[in-house]
Amino acid sequence: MKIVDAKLVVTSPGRNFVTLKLTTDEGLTGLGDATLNGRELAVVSYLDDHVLPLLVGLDPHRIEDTWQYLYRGAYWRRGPVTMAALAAVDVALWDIKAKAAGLPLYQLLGGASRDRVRAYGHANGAGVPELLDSVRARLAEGYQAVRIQTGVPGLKAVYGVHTTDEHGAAVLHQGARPLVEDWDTDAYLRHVPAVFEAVRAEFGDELPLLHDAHHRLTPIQAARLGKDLEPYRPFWLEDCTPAENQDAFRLIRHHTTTPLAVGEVFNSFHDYQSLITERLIDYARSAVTHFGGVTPLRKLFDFAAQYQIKSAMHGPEDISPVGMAAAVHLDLAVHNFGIQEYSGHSALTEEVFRHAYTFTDGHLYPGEAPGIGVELDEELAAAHPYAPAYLPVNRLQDGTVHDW
Ligand code: KDG
Ligand code: MG
Repeated sequence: MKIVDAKLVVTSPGRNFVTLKLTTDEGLTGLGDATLNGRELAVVSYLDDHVLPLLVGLDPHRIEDTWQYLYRGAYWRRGPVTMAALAAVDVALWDIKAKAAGLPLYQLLGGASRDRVRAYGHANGAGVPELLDSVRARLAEGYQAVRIQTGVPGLKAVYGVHTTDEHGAAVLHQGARPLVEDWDTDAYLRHVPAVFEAVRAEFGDELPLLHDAHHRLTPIQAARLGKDLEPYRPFWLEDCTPAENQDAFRLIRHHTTTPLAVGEVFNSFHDYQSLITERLIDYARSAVTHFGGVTPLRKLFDFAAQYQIKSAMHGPEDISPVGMAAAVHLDLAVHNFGIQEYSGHSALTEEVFRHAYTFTDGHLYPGEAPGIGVELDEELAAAHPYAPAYLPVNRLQDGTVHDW
């Protein structure tokens, strides 16, 4: 079999997605997600200008070799743009291979290690009462694990809680300029334990509760928060400190038994190395889409398994249904699955990307369609062209730029 066509579909059915479509001489097609939130067009250029011309003529069955060829062959390695581009190629090749075999992808990854994939949803509120309503709404949708985020008294906007317009609709960006949010770490650290206390008082001890600190704390602040949350037994504390510095986790780990999750902005094994070998984290958060694909992420999870560290793939709305489908197949197959983040997608996105995976009673199922089980409606996609959009930027109250 040979690849005869490689093209990108960039679409914005409510938010931007970049999808690679490969076609073979046998008429099989494969899809891969290359969406990098706020930097979508950089990945488009990387693929269009430097990768797609190399793919035409290759045997799509040679997944490992193609991955190594694109990774080592470029000389310049790693980084989010490169690895999102590689991920799209890798997943599209797996999609083709599984379709050629007439099997759902998870069967090629060793088959199912479990019957279903537990997912967690997001509960957000400007204040505690709204958050409690939001938790109730997630439970009504079937979720059995919930991430809780609230506004912080005195701050206008906080990660996880959207700024809204006069009609109450979420404002995600202002055209080509990111929104600016404000931040005060002391106010946040005072507030979060009270939030956990209120949620536990309302929903009891059993519901798994997660929280994302979104890279905003120093190691000693993260250690303090981990300790303060211990009485409420969080499922995890996520991205508590910027993780470029893996050493920081030694200090945090030394002070708290709150489980730690990290890795959604990582893009290679090397970002994790000492976090895993020194058992400094409990959950590895990378998504297929940002880590170079199923091929390297499977290797990472298998390595992490030797240290009792579990998978917990990033699954926000900016992972397209193509990336989410690949994730659910991998979730089902790896032995050390922990949990999958899942926010769902807008109704329009679900029309553009029709998928075999389903969500029922808080769990995801990949479905039995051959491949990853996603079909792209290219005509509908074309009706919703790319629109510039960015994640917010964070500033302290004196104006200093802070991590978002
Ligand atoms: O593109 C970045 C977002 O997906 C990120 O801010 C979401 O932190 C996030 C999460 O845990 O889903
Ligand atoms: Mg996160």
